[in-house]
Amino acid sequence: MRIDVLTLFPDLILANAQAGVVGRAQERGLLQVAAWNPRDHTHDNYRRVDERPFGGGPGMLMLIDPLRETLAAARAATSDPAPVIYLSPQGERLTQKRVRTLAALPRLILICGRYEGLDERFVQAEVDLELSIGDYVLSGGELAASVLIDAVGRLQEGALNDADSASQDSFEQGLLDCPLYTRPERHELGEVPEVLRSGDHRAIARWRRQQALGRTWLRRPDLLARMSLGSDDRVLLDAFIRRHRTQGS
Ligand code: 9WO
Repeated sequence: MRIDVLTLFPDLILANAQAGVVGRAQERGLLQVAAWNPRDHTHDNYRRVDERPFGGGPGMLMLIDPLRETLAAARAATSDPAPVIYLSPQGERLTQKRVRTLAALPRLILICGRYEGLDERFVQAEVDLELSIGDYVLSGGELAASVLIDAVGRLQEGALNDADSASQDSFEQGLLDCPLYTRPERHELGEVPEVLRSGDHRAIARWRRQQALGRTWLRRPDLLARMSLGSDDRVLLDAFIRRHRTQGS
């Protein structure tokens, strides 16, 4: 997959995409991230990319023409079609389901706003999808774009080693992750739950499933409400809830 990013801060995008699993995906040729700077597509002496909003008020907006020319240059880099995605607080919320859909495409074009945002005419004419990573305001779209690149990049076939296979991720099952433990077995801060040391793989799988269900029930009831639990899950969760109500743990 190829991801082209329009940004006034190319270094931010490229640095994030070089680390960890996503960096390795690029080294393996599974992912190409390229950044395009609208400042390189200006024609005035000041290389101006922003202007004051009509109607007044604080802040500046990004000019239409540098963005359009940058988008045309990015588009022309390959013949693959690509949706144009604008990262903004006004967008539809990004979910793991949407990440999976986007990860299957050959190419994406991401637009990072700065200042107060983009001229709405550019959004109307050129943007296919507006996405938000959460209900908070950043100083620009770059961190949000980096989040999307990371989530999509690690799903490229061959990016994850067996050890960090995506099928185990929280949300791939619609649930939060279970609690995790490593050495030492006994620590000043507590002991590793007995079942995880039992070697009984069925009991371990059952405990993990129950913890995932229980935690989702406690912390994200909204996620659970949108699932339909099978009878085994129902039994596990009911036992978790009963224990929670009697001993509060
Ligand atoms: C800046 C500003 C300045 C003065 C008065 C009002 C203002 N609003 C903004 C503003 O919201 N700027 C945004 C910065 C414009 C679009 C790019 N920026 C951005 C993207 N901030 N937060 C995001 C974002 C993207 C995706 N998911 C969550 C947040």
